[in-house]
Parts: sequence; C-alpha cells; structure tokens
Amino acid sequence: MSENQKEWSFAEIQAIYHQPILDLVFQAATVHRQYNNPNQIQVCTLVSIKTGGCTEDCAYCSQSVKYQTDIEVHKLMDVETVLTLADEAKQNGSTRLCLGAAWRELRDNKDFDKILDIISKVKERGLEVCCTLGMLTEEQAKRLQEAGLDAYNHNLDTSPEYYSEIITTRTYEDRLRTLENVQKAGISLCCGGIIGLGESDSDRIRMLQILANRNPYPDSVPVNALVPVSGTPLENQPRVQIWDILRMVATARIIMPAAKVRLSAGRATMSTVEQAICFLAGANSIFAGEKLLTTPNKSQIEDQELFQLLGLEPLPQLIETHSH
Ligand code: SAM
Ligand code: DTB
Ligand code: SF4
Repeated sequence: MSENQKEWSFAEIQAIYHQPILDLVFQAATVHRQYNNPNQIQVCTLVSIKTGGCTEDCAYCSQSVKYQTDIEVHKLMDVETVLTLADEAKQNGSTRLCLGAAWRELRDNKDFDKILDIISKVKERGLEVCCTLGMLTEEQAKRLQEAGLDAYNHNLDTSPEYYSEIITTRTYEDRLRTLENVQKAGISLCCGGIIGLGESDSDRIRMLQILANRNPYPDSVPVNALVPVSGTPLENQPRVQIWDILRMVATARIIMPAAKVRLSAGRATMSTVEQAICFLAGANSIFAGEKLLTTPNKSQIEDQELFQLLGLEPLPQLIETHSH
C-alpha cells in the first residue's frame, strides 16, 4: 500500500463525516493543503457523444428508454464533430475532454472502432481523454488504453444496500467488475456517486468507504448532486442542500487525500460563495461548458468570473499529450 492509502472502517468515516461542519471543513482544508495546490482547479469538458436510448433504468437519468423525458436523442457523433468540440474545449481552458455515451455496456462493433479513432485523435489535439461508456470487459479496457485513453469514469453512485432502489438492470458487482478491468488495464479511474436520491447518511458513508478502500483509490471522485429531471422517478426529489455537498466533498478529501474531487452535477445552481467553500474543503476539479450531458451547467463567463474572483487557476495538464 502506498503511504496515502489506508484501510478505513465505517466508524472512522462516520466520525469524520458527522463532526461539526466547521471542524470538518478545517480538517479537509488542512489535508488538502498537504497534498495539493488549493488554488489549482482541474477543468474538464463533457461531450455527450451518444445521447439517450439507454436500456438501463437508473432512476435519476434523463437518458433511459424507460422514462419519458424531453431530450435530444442522437446516435454516435462523427469523429469530425467531436474534434471541433475538442478544439473549442481546449480554447476555453479545459485540459481534459470527457466523452459520455448512454450505453449499458460497450459492444465490440463499428462504434467501438470509431471511439478508438476519436480517442487517438483527441489526444493528438493535446487534451487528456476520459470516457464513460458503460460496462467494459478486460479486453475492451486494454484496447481503450492502447488507443491512448487516460481515464475512465464509472460511478458507484450510492451504497450497495441502496443500489437496487435506484437501478435494477445491473448489480453493484457488475459495476465493481468494470472498475477492476479499468484499473488492471492501467487506465486512471474516475469513480464517485450522486447524492439526493433519497439515500441516508449511512449510504453516503458506505459508498465513500468502498471508494477509499480500493487499492489504489480512484484518481478522481465526482460528487454529483441530483439534477431532478422531469419524467424520471426522481423528478420530485427535494434539492440537495449545500451542507450535504460540503460534507461529501470534505470527507472524500480527507480519506482520499491525493484524488481529484470533482464538483460535478448540481454546480449550476450553486452560488459563488457555496462553490468557494467547497474549494476550501478540497474540491479541485469541475466540469466547464454550458451543458453537462443533457442538463445545463455554468456558462463560460460565469466560470471566468469565478476563477478571477477567487484567484484560482486551471490545473495544467497532468498527462503529457502531443500537441499540434
Ligand atoms: N452510461 C454511463 C454510465 O452510467 O456509467 C455513463 C453516463 S452516466 C450519465 C454518468 C453519471 O452521471 C452517472 O453515474 C451519475 O452519477 C451521473 N448522473 C446522471 N444523471 C444525473 C442527474 N440527473 N443528476 C446528477 N447526476 C447524474
Ligand atoms: C459524472 O460523475 N458526472 C458527469 C460525468 N460523470 C459523466 C455526468 C453528469 C450528468 C448530469 C445529468 C445530465 O446532464 O444529463
Ligand atoms: Fe444509461 Fe448511464 Fe443513464 Fe444509467 S446513467 S440510464 S447507464 S446513461
């Protein structure tokens, strides 16, 4: 085990998570400064390369075929379209492009070949590439790695105990198997979850425990706050409180000290002050751009103002890529 990796018990994480919020933020900010430059924020841009028509039934998701939602469905994008979006993302200060596809699992077909082509060409443009394409086999992970893929996103979303309340078309074990395959192939793992699904604090702590006890723990941990989507079973869930987001971010920072902790879905409705306190508590990565996958995000101008106001700078690229 590396020096920043240890085995966390549920009780230990529970004690961290439930301390008075100012103590929690102070502890997280202290750890953050020991491991990371607190003024550097990783900036990633999402592109939904294949939208809607997904056969899974994730209760929060606008892209499942099981629910009637108002989204623009499209098949896998052309390589050229993705490259144009990659150039725009780079110009707007992103160092990582995250390509999302609404698939249950990756299949060995022409679309896969196209994705491999997209990965190598986006890399040539001088960006890190992350994909989130559903479940992967060991061989598929290897092919993605060979094409130059830097990172793979695959979230646990919630605790194993609460999982079947949210998703019935796959199991927690399915999810864990893909995480294994990604890490075995030497791809950087991006894995986190969503809060606001009706889960308890214990469910959140359990998920954090499973993430932190992976060896190695994920390189990046997205913390999503539910964006309720009309037509999904969770459309009427109450808005997640900032204090809950803050506790998740701070606890993730303390138990996974060197990870990127990403303020992901839900940032669009956060104020500047709310985001600032999350950065203080250890968040150090965001999604930039007007849209996440199907829901709105902060505008470029809003984020420019945020960075200027708080004296933040974009994190330089972590992984060497060939730039034109
Ligand atoms: N289909 C792939 C999968 O499920 O792994 C990749 C895309 S999926 C949309 C990526 C993640 O986005 C989900 O695991 C979930 O954590 C998050 N997400 C999706 N819809 C969301 C919503 N309405 N609010 C907050 N987070 C959401
Ligand atoms: C992650 O954890 N959050 C991103 C990314 N990984 C793929 C997706 C957020 C999606 C929010 C809902 C939407 O825009 O459809
Ligand atoms: Fe499909 Fe991913 Fe949405 Fe679940 S979260 S329905 S797997 S696109």
